[in-house]
Amino acid sequence: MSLPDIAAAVAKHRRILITSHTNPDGDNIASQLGLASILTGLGKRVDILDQDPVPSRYHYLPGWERISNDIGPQAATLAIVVDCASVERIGRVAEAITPATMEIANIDHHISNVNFGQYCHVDPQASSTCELIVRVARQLGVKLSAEQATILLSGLMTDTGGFRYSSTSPATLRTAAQLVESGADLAWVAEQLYMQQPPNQLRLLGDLLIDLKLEAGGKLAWMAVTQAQLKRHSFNLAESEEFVSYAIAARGAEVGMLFKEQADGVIRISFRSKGRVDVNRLAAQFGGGGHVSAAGARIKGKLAEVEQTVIAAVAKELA
Ligand SMILES: [Mn+2]
Repeated sequence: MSLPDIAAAVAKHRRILITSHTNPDGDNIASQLGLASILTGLGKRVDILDQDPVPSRYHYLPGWERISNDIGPQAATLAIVVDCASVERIGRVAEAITPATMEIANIDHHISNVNFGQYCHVDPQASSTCELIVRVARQLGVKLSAEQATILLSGLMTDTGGFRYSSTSPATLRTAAQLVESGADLAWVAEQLYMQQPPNQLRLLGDLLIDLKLEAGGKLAWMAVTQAQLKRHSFNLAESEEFVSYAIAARGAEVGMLFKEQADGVIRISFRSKGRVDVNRLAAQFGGGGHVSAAGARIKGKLAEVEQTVIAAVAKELA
């Protein structure tokens, strides 16, 4: 919890690189864009570099084109890593981080954060990294513009599932209220996130829902998306982040899971909980992690075999 340290790091450096985890989500994209905009306003030269491109569902965020995927040497002397439990999570961007010439700052809300970097502001109580960026702005004496507030509100909303998860604290709601007071357009953000889905995505979801499965007396609801289904619906897996919310929507389910068959032979697994089961702990059994209510893991293997192993282990935990 060291906000003054983050402010000191920003004061010390003029060329700053911002980065975050692979397979970007709403919070990491919004926290990078919000922070970049704030620091640019303070006269800093800021670049954003991520391994993976911004999914099109987040192209409504002003400035998303600022995020480069061109991994090469960087002139920055400070790298700010946001929304990452460890440096490993930034993937190939690590090649561009040179500890000899760069300091590292770490702003994150993952309970599994290993407190890397010279400067840390890690708060697992925070709903989202965007909630922390609002604190950083306050610490820096920055008054947020309407556009910055809209960007940051997006991260609060995506990481709390629209203020539904147990991670939504009074502080989260106060922060959201402040962002709306600063000019953030909540209804517009909600429309972009939840009411602008491509029809092929909705049809693919239909395929997944037909095969929804229940285990452990209904406490576990799960679905899988295969490469064949993705091809049939011309759908990019990077866009699929929220399908898992339909598994946890099942009555009686305490854990919802989605298995995603990637083209590279890795199965990505998303976990969601209604808050009574710690899915961070479940995901950790498979080398993953995240939060109490939302977590992920990745396992190399065949879909049917990974499903069998993981479902058996989770069902046993829930029994
Ligand atoms: Mn986050």
